[in-house]
Amino acid sequence: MKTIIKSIFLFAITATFLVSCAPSEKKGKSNKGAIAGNAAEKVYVAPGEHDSHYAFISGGFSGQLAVYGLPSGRLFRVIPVFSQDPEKGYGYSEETKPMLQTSHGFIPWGDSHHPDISQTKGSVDGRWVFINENNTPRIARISLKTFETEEIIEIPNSAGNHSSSFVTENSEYVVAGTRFAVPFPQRDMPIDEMKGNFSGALSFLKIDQETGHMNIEFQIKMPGFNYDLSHPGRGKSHGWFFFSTYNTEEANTLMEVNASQNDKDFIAAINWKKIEEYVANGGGKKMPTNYAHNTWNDDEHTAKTEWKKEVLVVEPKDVPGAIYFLPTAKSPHGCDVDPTGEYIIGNGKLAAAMTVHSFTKMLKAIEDKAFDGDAYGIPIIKFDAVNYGMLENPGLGPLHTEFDTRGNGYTTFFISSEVVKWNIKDLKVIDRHKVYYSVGHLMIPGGNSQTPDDKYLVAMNKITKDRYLPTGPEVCQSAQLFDISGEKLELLLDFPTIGEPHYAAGISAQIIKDLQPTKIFKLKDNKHPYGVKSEAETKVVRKGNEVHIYMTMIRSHFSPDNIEGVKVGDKVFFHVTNLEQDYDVPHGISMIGANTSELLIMPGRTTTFTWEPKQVGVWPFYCTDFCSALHQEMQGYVRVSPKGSNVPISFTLDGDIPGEEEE
Ligand code: RUQ
Ligand code: CUA
Repeated sequence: MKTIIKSIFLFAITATFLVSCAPSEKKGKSNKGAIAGNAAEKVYVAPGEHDSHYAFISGGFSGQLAVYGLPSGRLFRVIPVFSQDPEKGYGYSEETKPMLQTSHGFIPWGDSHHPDISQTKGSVDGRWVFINENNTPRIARISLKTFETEEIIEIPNSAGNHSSSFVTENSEYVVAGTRFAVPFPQRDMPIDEMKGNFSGALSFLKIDQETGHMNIEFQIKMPGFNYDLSHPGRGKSHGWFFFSTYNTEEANTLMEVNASQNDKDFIAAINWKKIEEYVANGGGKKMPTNYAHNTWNDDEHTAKTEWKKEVLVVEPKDVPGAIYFLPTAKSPHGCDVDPTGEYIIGNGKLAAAMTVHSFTKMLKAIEDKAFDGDAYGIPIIKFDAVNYGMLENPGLGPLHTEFDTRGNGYTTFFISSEVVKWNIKDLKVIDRHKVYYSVGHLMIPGGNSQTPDDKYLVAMNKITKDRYLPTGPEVCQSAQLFDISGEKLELLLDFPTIGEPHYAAGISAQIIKDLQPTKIFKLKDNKHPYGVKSEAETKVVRKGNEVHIYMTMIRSHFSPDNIEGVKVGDKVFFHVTNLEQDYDVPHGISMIGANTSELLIMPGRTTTFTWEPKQVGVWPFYCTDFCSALHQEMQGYVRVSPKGSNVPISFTLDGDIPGEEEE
C-alpha cells in the first residue's frame, strides 16, 4: 500500500524535478540545497561531546519512538512503545506483554504519529513524552527519566486516533481525537447510513501531576466528521483546544473525491475548561464500554492491565457555549496555535491560501453571535468574523506549521516540497527552502509551546528518492536539519529515520540530563515477586508441569548454570535477575528453541521469559550481550528428559547447589 502511494507521489514529484532540480545536477543550485561552507562545523559534535538537543521522532509504522541528538542527527535509542521489540525484549517478556493488551486482545504492532512533551507554564518540561497510536487507538506515556514506556491507555469509541496526543500548557490534559467517524458506540449497521449516524469522539485524558497516570476524564460526542489534527490554546487561549476537521461531507466511499466537495471545512474550537466545569458539576452520561489501561510498575519491573468498563460522554448540545466551528479552507490537515495563543492556523491542504484565525476575534464573534447557522446544533462562526487573514499562495499542499519566538511561522508544503517561513502578523512570506522530498511535519524544539527554542528546525520527509545510497525498492525516509537563527533558512544536515517520521518533539538536552536517575540500581529496591537478591537464593521449583527457575546473572556466569529434571511438555519460566548494580551493565539471556526474543536485563532488574522444550536433549542457554572478556563463557545447560521420565529437578553451579555452600 505504502509503495503504491509512494509511486504515485514519486511520479508527480519526478515531473517537478525535471524542471527545477534534476537529481543529477551537480553544480550551483543543485539539490544539495546550497549548503553553506560552515554547515559541517555547525552539526559537528566532536567525539565524546554531547548534542545540545534531544529530538524524539515518531517511528510511524514501526510503532516506536526514536531518540536522536541535534545537531548531529545521531540515533541514540529506539524506545519500544506500540510494537514488540526483540532487541529490548519489549512485548516478549512476561513483564512487558500486558503493555500491548487491548480490547481486541494482544496487539503486537502500532502506528505511532505525534509525540508531545509534557509542559509546565507553557514550556516543555522533560517529564514525559506522550505519543498516539493511530490504528488501534491508544496513547502512550514514556518517562524521560528512564526512556521507557510506562503507560498505554486505549481510547474507546475512536478509530484512527490521529488528532492526538497533544498536551495543554500545564499538562492538565493530553487529548485524543478520532480521525475516522464511526458508530458511537460501535454497532452493526449499513455503511451507507453513515451520514448523521456516525460520531467523532474527542477524548480528554487528565494527567496526574505526580505519577503521570492518564485517565479519560470525558469524551465529547461530536458530529461524524474526520478529526485530523489538534493543538491546545496557550496563553490567552489556554482553556481552549482546536481540532481540524475534514470530510464534513460525511462521505463513506471514494473519499478523495467525495470528501473534497465542500469549499470549507471546520476547525472545531472546544472550551475544555467549560466542559470540565460541567463535568465537575455532575454533567455528562456514563456509558458502558471496555478498554485496556496498561501501567508499568517500575519497582516490580512489571506491567499490568486494568479493564475499564465505563466512559463519561458529553453531548455538545448539553453544554451551550462550549463548542464552535470556525470555517477553514478546504480539507485542513495541520491545526496549529502560535506561541502567543492568538493565531490559529489551518493548513488547508487542497486550498491555494492558508487560513489564519484570530482568537480575539473568535471571542468577539461569540459575544456578538456572529454565526452562519450551525452544524448538528454547533454554531458556525461567520468566516469574516473569526478570520485574521489568509496567507495567499504560500506553496502547494500546506500540512503543518511551527513557530519561532520572533513572530514567524514555518509551514511545510507536501506537494511543492518546501518549508516556508512567513510572518504571521504581516501575512508575508519571508523565505522558502526546498526539502528533499515531500515533507510532512516539521519540528522546532518547543515549537508547539509558549517558548520555542528556535535555533533548529527539523523537516521530516516522506520520500528521499536519490538522497542516500540505494537500498533496493524501499529507500529510507529522512529528516533534514535547518538553522533558523538567521533571516534565511540554512540547510545543515540530512539524516535517515526509523519508519515514517511523522511528528517529533524536541527539547534542550540539559533539561533531560538533569532528570536522569542515579547511576546505581540497588538490588534491595528490586520488588519483583520472582526477584532474588543473591546467588544463594537461586533455585528451581516444579509446580505440576510448570518449572520456575529463579536465576541470577553476573559477570560472567548464571546461577544455577546446570539444570536437570525438565521434561518435554513442561512450561519453563526463566525469572532472571541481573545482580549487577552499576548502570550500563546489562546481561542478556536466550534459550535455544524458545518461542520469544532474547531478554536484555538491566542492572538490579528481574525479567521473565518462557520456554516450552519440544525435544529431548541437553540444551544450552547463553548471554546475548557482550558483557566482559569472558562473555563467551557466560552460558549454561538444561537437560530435557522425555515426558513421564523420573529424573528429579536439580540445579547446580560448579557442582554445588547454590546457597548450600558459603559464597
Ligand atoms: S500526519 S504529515 Cu501528523 Cu500523521 Cu501530517
Ligand atoms: Cu553477560 Cu555477556
